[in-house]
Amino acid sequence: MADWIRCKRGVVLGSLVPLLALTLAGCGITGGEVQSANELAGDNARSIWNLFVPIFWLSVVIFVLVQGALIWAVIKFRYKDGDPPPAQLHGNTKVEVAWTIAPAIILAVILVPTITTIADLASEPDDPYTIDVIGHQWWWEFDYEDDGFATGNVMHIPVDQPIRVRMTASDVIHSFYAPQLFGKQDLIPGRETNIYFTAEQTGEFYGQCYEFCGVQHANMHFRIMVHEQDEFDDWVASQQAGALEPEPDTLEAQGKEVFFQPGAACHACHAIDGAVAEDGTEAIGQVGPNLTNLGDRPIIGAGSLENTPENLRDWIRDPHESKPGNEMPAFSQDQISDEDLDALVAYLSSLR
Ligand code: HEC
Ligand SMILES: [Cu+2]
Repeated sequence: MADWIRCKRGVVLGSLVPLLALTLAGCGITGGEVQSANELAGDNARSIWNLFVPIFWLSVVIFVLVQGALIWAVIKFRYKDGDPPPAQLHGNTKVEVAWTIAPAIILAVILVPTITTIADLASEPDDPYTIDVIGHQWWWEFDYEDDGFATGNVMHIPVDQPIRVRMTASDVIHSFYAPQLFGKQDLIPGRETNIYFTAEQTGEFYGQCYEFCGVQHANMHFRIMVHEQDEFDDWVASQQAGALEPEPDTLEAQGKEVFFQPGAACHACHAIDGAVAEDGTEAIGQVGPNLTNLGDRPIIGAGSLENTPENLRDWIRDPHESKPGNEMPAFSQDQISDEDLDALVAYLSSLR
């Protein structure tokens, strides 16, 4: 074998191995099995899977037949020393009609279940529970309008109850996708789009933005917590009751004052339902996520960090350390002292 061929093969194999490793590592980084479209937990995802599997196997059969015929032809009719040039032919009506009609039939066969599934997924189920989802650079707003409260990045829903996710975006196009529960759908500024799905089991499900939306697109995760109906009702009641008010003269109570103080002014951008400062200022900011139940959320910064007191501290000091370019400003020692920060973190962690 010529040296250059051997060398080229080495280069190809040498670059394939790291590429494969990178691809597999990518599966792990984004959540691996927890964001797998074949670990089904919702009817919407199941419909898509039931469409995908037969089309996949049909494609495998066609691939094997076509490639088999190709390889057979290449070997059988390969050039041998002394062969005369092959007969040059062009245009065989029968063959051309056959290989036009065969794929057309295959596509028509695939089209029927595809259109049925699309229509099925787009039709509104009876009596859905509606949650408004607004995509922001780079976090998710979840408005439970019928029940009168809002939250961010972590959505709670009841099991076995049809859900309508009614979506729009405030800035650029985003895409909402939790592979175990439903297929992806764009969120478009100035337009309404919908996803209908029913979660089939309780648990915690991962999702993220699937439409490139700026530098922190990859840190635009969300979680969906699926509860039994009575557990969900309790959660709704606790959200409607507003934020937990800290006991007077505690670290949490001090933290609540810090939240409103001029150096921090967190309330300018964040809402905490029911939280009122001593001077009567309310926390009704709309720029960032609603923090009413922050202590209950497993993640902060739309999944940039786990929600722990240390991470909350780091986040408030400099949100750009873990999520460069996001819209929340950093807070220096001059604005919030270390002591005040501890109190603020204690307050935020206590919110449920
Ligand atoms: C200028 C507006 C603005 C101010 C002021 C601001 N934030 Fe934020 N905050 C944001 C935005 C926007 C996000 C979402 C960032 C992202 O994830 O991309 C955010 C995210 C957060 C989060 C994470 C929430 C979650 O669910 O992921 C916390 C916690 C938070 N801010 C706390 C604070 C505190 C405490 C203060 C006051 C010291 C504060 N913020 C001041 C805009 C602001
Ligand atoms: Cu996005």
